[in-house]
Amino acid sequence: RPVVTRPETQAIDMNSRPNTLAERDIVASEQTIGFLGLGMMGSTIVKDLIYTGHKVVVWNRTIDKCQPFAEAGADVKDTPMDVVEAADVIFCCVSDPKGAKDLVFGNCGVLQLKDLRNKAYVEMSTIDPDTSMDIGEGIKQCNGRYLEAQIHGSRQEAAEGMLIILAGGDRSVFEECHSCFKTIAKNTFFLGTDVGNACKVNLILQTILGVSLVGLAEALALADRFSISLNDIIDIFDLTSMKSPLLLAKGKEMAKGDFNPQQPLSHMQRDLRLVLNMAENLDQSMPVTSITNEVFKHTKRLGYSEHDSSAVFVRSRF
Ligand code: NA7
Repeated sequence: RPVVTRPETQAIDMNSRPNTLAERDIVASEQTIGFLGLGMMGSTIVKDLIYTGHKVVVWNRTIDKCQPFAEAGADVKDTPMDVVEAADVIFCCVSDPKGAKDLVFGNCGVLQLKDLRNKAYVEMSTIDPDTSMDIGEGIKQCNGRYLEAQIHGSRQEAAEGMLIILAGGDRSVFEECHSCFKTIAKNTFFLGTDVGNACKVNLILQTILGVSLVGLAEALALADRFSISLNDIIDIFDLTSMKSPLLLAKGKEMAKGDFNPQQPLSHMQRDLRLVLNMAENLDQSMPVTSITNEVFKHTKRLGYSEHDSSAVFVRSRF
């Protein structure tokens, strides 16, 4: 089994700005924005919200990650509950459904506040529809308003302010988030008031991505076995009607063995797992997605959880 080194965690550059911001003409909302979760996505988003003039209150489980934001003017709180108390609209952006639920239902979580009148909660963590409905129900029972706003895109697209927001739930919250969404996304879709729809759309898009990556990895691995230059394959692929910016970029990463995490492999596998659970409940057959999930799971076991999803190529070469 190869020794796998973890990818370096890149420190957030508080001074970098997406070029897109200048032309978007953003007038910051006067509401106080709460933000739970300062991972790679959350940090990038909060940095830009501060830059576009939003008043921000933050919390992160690992407190050290809050320091640069405190220096940039954000108010740092000790618990999610404290953030909710201080903010009007609260965004959450953590790793998975379990983390998202912990922050709402757990000790010192959002619902500990009991009365969420005049508060809006926006879930950005990638979650399944059932988790979103549970969270939405919990928030509503405390008189709060809920919006799921799934973010589609890589860390690079977040850094460029080029995410796509897929939202569903309370329309008034969606409208109140206008200046925040305009800061971080190139497109924003409201997919209806039914909570869960936006999660479904996001996971369906992730299915296309996961299956495509495994197909690309296997094809390149076969080329490698024939000692055909991967760069040649990619150059030719670029001339075909099959090309897409993403597959070209991922193919180049596979050829170089550069798996700098734009979309971590563990997140990709989480998404496939959520897709298969959804399909299971519907008796929907997804054989290719099932195998794709197994391929990502195995690559995780080989030590590539924190690398980019394109590291699935390593497994295909065995
Ligand atoms: P990262 O960079 O892996 O960051 C994950 C964040 O989630 C980070 O702030 C974690 O806190 C936090 N986290 C994870 N589990 C928990 C629990 N149980 N409780 C509290 N906080 C938690 O991921 P990204 O920023 O790239 O992605 C975040 C989401 O955006 C993800 O759903 C993507 O699909 C979209 P930590 O710093 O480790 O203490």
